[in-house]
Amino acid sequence: MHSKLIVSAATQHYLDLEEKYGAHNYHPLPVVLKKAKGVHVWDVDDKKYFDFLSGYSAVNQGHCHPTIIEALQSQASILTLTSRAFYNNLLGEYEQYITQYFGYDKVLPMNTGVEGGETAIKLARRWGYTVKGIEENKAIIVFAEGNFWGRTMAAISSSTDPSSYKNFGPYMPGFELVPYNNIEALETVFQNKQVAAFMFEPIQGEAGVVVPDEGYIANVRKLCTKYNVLMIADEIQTGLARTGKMLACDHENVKPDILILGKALSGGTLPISAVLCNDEIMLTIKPGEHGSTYGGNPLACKVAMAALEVLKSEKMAENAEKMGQLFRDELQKINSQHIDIIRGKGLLNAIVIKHSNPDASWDFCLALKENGLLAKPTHGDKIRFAPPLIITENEILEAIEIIKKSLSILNS
Ligand code: PXG
Repeated sequence: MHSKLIVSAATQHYLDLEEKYGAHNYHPLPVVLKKAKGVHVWDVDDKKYFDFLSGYSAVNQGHCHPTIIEALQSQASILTLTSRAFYNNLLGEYEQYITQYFGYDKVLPMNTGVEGGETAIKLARRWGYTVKGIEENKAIIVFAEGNFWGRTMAAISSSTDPSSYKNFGPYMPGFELVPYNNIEALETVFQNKQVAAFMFEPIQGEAGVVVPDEGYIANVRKLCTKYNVLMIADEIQTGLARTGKMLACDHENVKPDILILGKALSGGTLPISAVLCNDEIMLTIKPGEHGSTYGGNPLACKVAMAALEVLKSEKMAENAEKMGQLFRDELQKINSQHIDIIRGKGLLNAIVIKHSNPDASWDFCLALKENGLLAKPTHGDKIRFAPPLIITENEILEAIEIIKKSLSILNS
């Protein structure tokens, strides 16, 4: 059992409500948040924290970014949803904006990240049958071990994490796995002409910020081109300036055939995802063959344009690159026997904790919380540090002091 923390009566009230009335599908840190601004969040007792999770990279632009909130509020009182049964006056403008922003012919708007992944797979299968000439119902999509792209039946069917897939079968057929960061294994599966696509994260987020060797992404691109296999980059967590470039694939100057975006596409305000690709792939799906009630709604279109705009106008990729470097350098200097590994790119970072107590990471995160910084362990010993990209040098140094101070809990 994780160690318990004494919490305030107000906090306990909200914990009890969720315990009693909500599904038990999460195990949050015992902190109840009520407001946020920029890199900070406040709990129900008015205690202020640095947010080093950023809604799993959904709030790259900082909480309640004024430009994004302005777009949300102004559009909310004009027109929010038309459904795709009718045109609306913002969808076309948004489609033009985002395709020009990323350099693709077309976009297919969805809502959650996992729907973006599902959409990419449907496009790849359809392209496999109608363009590549794969025999019907035989298409294979290849994934990397350790992948995470959500919780739908298809997403868990590609998962290698038992807590995602166990006792939820039967699973989606036509999926195969290769080890991540292993180009030889990829070339071996690509010998099969029924392979339509390889879908992967340029840095594996949920697996614990696993950064592949330099050259991996470029080699994936080369192999996909050589074997006529679609390269699908899931940039839902790595994209939108998080890793110090607009896309993580930009680090190796690579353009995927299908790009999936989500999370920060709304700056943490609405579920907005997008799948981008060129006509050869996108136009294989015809009217009535895919869609969603909320996908491409005018409110989302307005918000997504604002969210993308501020990433560029406020040079958030550049800041992520600089602040990420500073953060990792300062972490190195701490030189703790309990920090086994420090890894990451830009402001997507993680440490791996080394300790005889299996609850050490959880206890460390509780100590961080007490000292004013929120972070969450993943897969037991890994802790992700991913603050909003607007963080300043002084704030990074303040956070480092909190991390340093909190590490002392691991010595007791
Ligand atoms: N791809 C990647 C790389 C992700 O990290 C998704 C797809 C799915 O996005 P949606 O919007 O459908 O959750 C993710 C999600 C959670 C959880 O509680 C999800 C993520 C990270 C941490 C927790 O399900 N990432």
